[in-house]
Amino acid sequence: MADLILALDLLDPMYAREVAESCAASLDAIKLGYPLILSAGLGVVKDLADLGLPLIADFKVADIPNTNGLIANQVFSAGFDAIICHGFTGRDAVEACVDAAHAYGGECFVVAEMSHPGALSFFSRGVAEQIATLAVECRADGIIAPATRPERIRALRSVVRSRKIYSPGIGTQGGDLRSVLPLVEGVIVGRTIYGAADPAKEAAVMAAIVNDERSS
Ligand code: O7E
Repeated sequence: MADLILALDLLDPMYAREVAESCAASLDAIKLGYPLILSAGLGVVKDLADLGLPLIADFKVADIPNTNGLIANQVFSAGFDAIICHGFTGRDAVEACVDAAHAYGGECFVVAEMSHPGALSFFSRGVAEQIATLAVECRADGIIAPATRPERIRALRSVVRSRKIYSPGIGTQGGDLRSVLPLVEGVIVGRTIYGAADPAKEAAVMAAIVNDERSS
């Protein structure tokens, strides 16, 4: 049962709103990160809230515990429902994000392994498993694992068990939606949807595949 999560990495707030609105019926959540927030400001969170979809803050928070806590509090005060942090910073730093998330009734996801080729320089086998273990121990709600490497999702599933796995890297980065869906609780898709000639149509096509998988 995977969610379809739109990565709204657009710079023009008006166009971002248009794309989000036109795709909303096909989506389960929207992920906002530096590209849109830096260009549009944090107010964009409130602007998108009326779509009625959970909003995930992708700042990949990676600082000392005090700073992480300050960032996480700002994120949830702004109206986000979930936050994504890095795990390589260690237990205390991850706990600061998880604690803040849970204090607001929100969720925290920890990046265990990234999807791009260069990620293999540091997120080698073993390291990602250690980060995923830490995420579980810190009571994080889930991890981020690469749609570009389904075998790594399977390996990390054995660590996180029933916790959620959200997976970016579908489409433009090479990950295959149908292969990844049975392995995860959410797929994060950006350019394949918002870069399509008709984003709403593309989102609907993907949502139909997600729904097929849900009912199979
Ligand atoms: O390749 P796209 O356009 O489908 O976009 C993928 C989105 O997922 C984009 O926002 C990117 O920043 C993010 N992402 C990855 O692509 N790979 C990762 O390993 C991690 C993320 C990410 O979102 O991390 C937190 C969830």
